[in-house]
Amino acid sequence: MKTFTSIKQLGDIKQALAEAAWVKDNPFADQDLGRNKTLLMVFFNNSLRTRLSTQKAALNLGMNVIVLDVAQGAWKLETERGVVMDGDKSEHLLEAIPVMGSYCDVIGLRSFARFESKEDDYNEVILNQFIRYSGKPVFSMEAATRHPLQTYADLLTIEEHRTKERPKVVLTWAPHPKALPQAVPNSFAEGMSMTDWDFVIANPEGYDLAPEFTCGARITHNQDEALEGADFVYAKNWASYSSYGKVLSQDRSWTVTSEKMALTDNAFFMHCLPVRRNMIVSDDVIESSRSLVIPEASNRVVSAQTVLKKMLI
Ligand code: AN0
Ligand code: CP
Repeated sequence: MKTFTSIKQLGDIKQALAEAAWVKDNPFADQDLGRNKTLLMVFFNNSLRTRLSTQKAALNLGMNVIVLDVAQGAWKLETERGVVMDGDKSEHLLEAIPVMGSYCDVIGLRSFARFESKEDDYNEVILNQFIRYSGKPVFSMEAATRHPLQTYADLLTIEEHRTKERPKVVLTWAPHPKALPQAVPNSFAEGMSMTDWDFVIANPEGYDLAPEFTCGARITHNQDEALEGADFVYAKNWASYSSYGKVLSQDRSWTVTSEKMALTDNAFFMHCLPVRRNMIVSDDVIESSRSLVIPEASNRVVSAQTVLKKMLI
């Protein structure tokens, strides 16, 4: 696999989940695969889980790992072509990318939506330049529109905990003080469309995700109705897509509380983390025995290792 930017690239999801389960059971079976290969992880944005889990995955495969935090210590990068570089940016991405590519065998890139231009974000201009100019396989560690390693871990977590053939999974918007990207919910919706599980998206008006990601899923603006009979509640905030990047609501009646969870069929609670307690989810729900946030985060090693393995073969 030369790129990994969308969960859809995994093809048959049942098979992909079985492969991940095998990697989870046999974490050191492929230690020779990455020998003398170097992973470069490039971060334009903060990270805890992605940074640590992807590094751990690479180490399990015998790779060497180098990390660049672009905002900390690197030259400030210009990303637009044709700009007269007389400002504060010392280097252009068009030189930086092939230089980075020359130091490694695989590149992982984190480059969030910048909310300056919907078109640039949804055309993945930064990710696509890395793919085009690095000369190396590139995978997304959350780009502007998707977070496929998160989705892969999320689907694996549901697969491990489901007790029904077709569990009801609800993706619900929840309030947050800042404008967050649509990458996690877009990608989750895309992943859910690859399963035959029952999937509903609940969000306030003005927060509908782009149809290319929701893939015909049921969408409701009534959270209580969506939660009824749910087996999994996947909470996430995102900024508006139609009023691009705007925070239109901080309605705390959308916070996932124990009263909300009481509407479900004793559902599991999921969130990709980092999460703001008592905005997105109440303390008691995230601390409850039905909360999967820690196993979900630990499955990030598995998803990263399964994908990295495909990129090394
Ligand atoms: C990011 C987001 O919502 O995309 C990363 C989540 C994995 N979250 C924040 O910036 C808080
Ligand atoms: N879930 C996730 O990607 O977390 P980080 O932003 O900490 O990497």
